[in-house]
Amino acid sequence: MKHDDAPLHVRGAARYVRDLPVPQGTLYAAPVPSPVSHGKIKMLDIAAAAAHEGVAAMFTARDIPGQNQIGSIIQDEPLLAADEVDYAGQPVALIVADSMAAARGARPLIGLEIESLPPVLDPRQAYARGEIIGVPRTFALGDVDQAWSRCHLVVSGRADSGGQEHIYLETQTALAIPRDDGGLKVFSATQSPTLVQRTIARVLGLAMHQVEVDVPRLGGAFGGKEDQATAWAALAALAAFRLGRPVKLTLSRQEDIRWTGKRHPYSSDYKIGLTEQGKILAYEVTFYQNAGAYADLSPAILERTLFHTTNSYFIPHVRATAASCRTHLPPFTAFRGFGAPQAMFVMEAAITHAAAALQIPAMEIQRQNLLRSGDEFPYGMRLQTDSPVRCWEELDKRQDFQASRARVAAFNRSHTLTKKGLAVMPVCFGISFTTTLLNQAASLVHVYTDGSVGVSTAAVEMGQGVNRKIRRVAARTLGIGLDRIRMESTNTSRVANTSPTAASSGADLNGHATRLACLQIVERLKQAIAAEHGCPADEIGIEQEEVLRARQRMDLSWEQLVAWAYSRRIPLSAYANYATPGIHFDKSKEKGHPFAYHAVGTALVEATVDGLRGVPRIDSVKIVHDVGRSLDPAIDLGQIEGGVVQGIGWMTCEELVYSPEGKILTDGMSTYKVPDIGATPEVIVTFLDEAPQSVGILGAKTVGEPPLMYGIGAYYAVLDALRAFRPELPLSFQAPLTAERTFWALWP
Ligand code: LUZ
Ligand code: MOS
Repeated sequence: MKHDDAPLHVRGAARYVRDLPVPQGTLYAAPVPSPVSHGKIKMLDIAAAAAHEGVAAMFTARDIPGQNQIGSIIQDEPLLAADEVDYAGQPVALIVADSMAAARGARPLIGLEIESLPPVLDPRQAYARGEIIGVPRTFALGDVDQAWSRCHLVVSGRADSGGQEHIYLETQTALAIPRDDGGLKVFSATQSPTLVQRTIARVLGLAMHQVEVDVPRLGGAFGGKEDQATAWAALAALAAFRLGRPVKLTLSRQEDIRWTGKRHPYSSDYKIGLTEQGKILAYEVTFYQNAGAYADLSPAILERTLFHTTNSYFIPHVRATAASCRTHLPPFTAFRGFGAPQAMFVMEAAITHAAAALQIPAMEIQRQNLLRSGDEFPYGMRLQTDSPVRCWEELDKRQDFQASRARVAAFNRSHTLTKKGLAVMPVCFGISFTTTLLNQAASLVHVYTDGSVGVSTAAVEMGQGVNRKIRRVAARTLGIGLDRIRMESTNTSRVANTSPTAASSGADLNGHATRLACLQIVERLKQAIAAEHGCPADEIGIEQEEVLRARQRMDLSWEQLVAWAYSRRIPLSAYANYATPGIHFDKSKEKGHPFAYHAVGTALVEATVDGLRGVPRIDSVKIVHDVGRSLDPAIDLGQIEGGVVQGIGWMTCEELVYSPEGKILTDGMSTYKVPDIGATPEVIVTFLDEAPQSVGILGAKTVGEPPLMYGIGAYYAVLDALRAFRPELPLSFQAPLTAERTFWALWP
């Protein structure tokens, strides 16, 4: 079992949007970025740049025929800045030339005068000034204010986590091709084909049916192309529409890091109250989300933060408040986990703090507060699985937490220059878009007369293996071999009104839709055979490419069946929609049942810190994860391993550094450190045995985002090692815990 595109990937033969052959006469577009993070545009003179050799045209906000507006949740973001700039890198103009080099070469000739205004970069400072996007929201359970007096211990503190750059392999890219009817066909490296279609239609003043968006595959996305592929596609479309020529726009890696949004940095205050034995009675937390300059997906991400306030724990009295704070940085955006990792980091900080105060291991607090089936979340839903406890116990059985602690303690007693640390990291992640309406998908299935099958869905293949999973669903439902099924590109003309491929839900939603479409075809075929043979349709089955009647072979193969059905004029195509049943959420009460189910697991993370150099190393991550009945164990394993390493990167080495003026300084792979293969720990994954059947597709549970949050354990394992060196180390929670920070913690 392997990834569908593996043979193409390893040979470098897979075509991404930037590899598509371009039509003759294609022009290249280069955005002109604002050099400052906040200011008023006083003068924009494009004459000299327009006269530069090779330049075909220049566009500014005035050239937009429709609305200069790309905001998806809140309409607050211009495609091209008109009067004011709100972050360094914001596009103020577009240069179109006959080569990328000519377009970029004309940039210095732009006359741009901006009156600089002081930027706000810190979310708490923005909050204090009332710069809040939407309204702050509060989720509550029980009565926190009453609960504190019953606690044996109450501690409070602050926990901050940094942003994270996606470093998708393929940078932001689009190719827009004018059609002969005045519309456009746009190839976009996006997770949200419909969002790109809708936004281009709005910007150009077209109807949506005049814009066709096609996505062959993405070279990674991780959320970075859920909302933020749109601007680049719209800019290419603007130029193609105005010039009547194909236009390609591709960001360089440095441009991409400088101009596009990342995971949100958060600054948070927590207060936790416990009994003497470590039972958590009350938890209060305030999240200040650094949203950047425009709303983008921040309100939805803020909401997911609130949903995951208490992670895998049941706490009877909770109050969580969150505010999205507007600053002068590129709008922060979706990134694997979508606000949940930031909440879980704070929850673990509070537990670690309380454990130190009670002088008991953090894992004792974690274990006795784990969620059980039937426990209520602050958002009103009750957990419908006992997997948190089962995963914890299975991992404990395999790794023996007590013995692991004893082994680490013995190591630490016998080593002065290196120390080890341990942390357990349970994860409980809600599956469904928190915006209920997005939980729908569709699938168009064609069976061709030779028995081969083409499937179009709303899912975008970005390396996560969703195509493989959907092919499995189609093959199983039709009763035929996997090799007969081909996934088509994601295209708004074949499957319309698509939700983004996001929220770990691509395989679930589109798999369900594909199953329903395949079932329609199977049902028609069964009815036709039954009519032909005068038997009930439910006696007929198709298995392993053979037609069965009452489980006996009928000597009719899939290929013969399809050819026969075609000759009888039985339709061999079907289209089906799927909408997740039973989910709802009432924002006026902040209560409901927002998730189809929860993805659950537990990790044990072990780290070693080199005390002389201050360098931390994550040695191993051992995981028990509930994938339900895995649709494809190889792909699930890859998702878990990749997620863990990405989470470790966020927590221990990836650090975004900005100048006081709000310009990013870590704008290349030389200064922004992502974990490489050498930094990758041993990752041992066990799928929870006899995992209960889930409402996910064919009993599988989704696996895209949740494993990233195991990486949070890396922070606490390194912290544990630091405290083995210096038990008196004051507890502070500031991620990432980079080599520099561990060094200064040991050598203050
Ligand atoms: N995107 C989104 C997401 O629009 N809504 C969500 O709830 C979500 N969750 C995770 C990742 N992307
Ligand atoms: Mo996402 S963070 O695009 O599921």
